Amino acid sequence: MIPPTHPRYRSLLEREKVVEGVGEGVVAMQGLIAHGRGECFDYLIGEVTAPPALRAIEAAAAALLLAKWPVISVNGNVAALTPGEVVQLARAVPARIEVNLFYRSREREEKIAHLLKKHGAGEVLGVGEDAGCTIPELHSERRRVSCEGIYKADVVLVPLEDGDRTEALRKMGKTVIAIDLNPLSRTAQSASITIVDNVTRAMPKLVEYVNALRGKPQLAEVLRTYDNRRVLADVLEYINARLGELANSLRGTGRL
Ligand code: PTJ
Repeated sequence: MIPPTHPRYRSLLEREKVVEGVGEGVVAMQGLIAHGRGECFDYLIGEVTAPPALRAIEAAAAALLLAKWPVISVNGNVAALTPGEVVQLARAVPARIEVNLFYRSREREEKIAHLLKKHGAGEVLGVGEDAGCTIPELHSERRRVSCEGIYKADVVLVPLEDGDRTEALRKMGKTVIAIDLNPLSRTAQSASITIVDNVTRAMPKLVEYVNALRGKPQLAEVLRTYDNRRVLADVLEYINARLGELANSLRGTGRL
């Protein structure tokens, strides 16, 4: 039991959720390593949603709202960390939900779908035979997708991803929205819109933005003026400036 007064309460709670997810057969063992890498980048960012990430969230909300066939892809870590927000977002857009795993097993697919349904999801695509279509030029298990889901989608949200699929989906002409704490990852670099933030902060904000922007005339303009390379550069500068301030404060020449 982690005391709520612990200075790292939120982070430790999230870690517990991922560990429990492994125990329940929802999260892959490798998901623990991925989570640890994420924690490290979150430390550098300062565990907040940085201003460039908010710009990406706004653009992501606009892309989802303007999409003809939006799909939210869910893996083990996302199911363990933000199952409720996945369902809320799917309802708010509205978008389809699809389970898509790197370390695919029928058992994990079913467990993740079950967990999402427990949180109120209706249909969950990508389980078993439903993943009958193939993403070209992709060799991992992620290539198997639902013909009515990711395969057909024009906009795909891939919270917490590994690189290859984002590139393959882009080659298929899709708009890919990634949520990844590592601004240098291949996913972050190749997505159409990269939200460099923790999924646990980004997902509720995305729901908020979708609800606030729905039907607004500026949606197309938000997307048209969005520049992902610039946003990624701004994230790196944000981290750089923060580290500079921390270094200065250690030298006693600045303030934290
Ligand atoms: O459930 P599966 O079988 O689909 O497997 C999922 C994992 C995450 C194990 C798989 O996709 C994988 O190996 O991913 P990678 O290549 O380790 O990439 C994960 C990325 O997510 C890394 O860049 C991490 O920094 C980032 N990340 C980890 N935790 C979070 C995160 N980004 C946002 N929020 C997090 N909480």
